[in-house]
Amino acid sequence: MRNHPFSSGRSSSRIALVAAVGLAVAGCGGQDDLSDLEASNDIHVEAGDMYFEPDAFAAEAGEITFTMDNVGEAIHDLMIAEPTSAHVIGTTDPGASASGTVRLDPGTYTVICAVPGHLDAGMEATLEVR
Ligand SMILES: [Cu+2]
Repeated sequence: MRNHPFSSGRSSSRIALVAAVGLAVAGCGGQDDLSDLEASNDIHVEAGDMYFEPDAFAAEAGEITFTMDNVGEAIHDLMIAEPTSAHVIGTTDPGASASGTVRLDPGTYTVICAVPGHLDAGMEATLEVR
């Protein structure tokens, strides 16, 4: 299934990124590993068999673009699973790269690979939107 409902925009805002750094310093209290992450709305992730690297990301609220390199030997995709559901990157062949954009409000989201069995095998990551 190749479905890209959220891949319309490719704009990113450097100005807003600077603002997000200030917000990150001001209001925290979550897990240390997440609050220490630098926010980026242009997230690059490696998908392997069966992992995401890195497995924790931070971004600011608004449009967030994921670019995924499939470095594994299986197909992979990228989906926001909780607390909202958004299929950001469709099924991507081994050796291929794909990107997709999603618009998110502040919160902590679970990112998964939705290929059957891959979540259970460990393809799960966390996205903190500030
Ligand atoms: Cu996968």
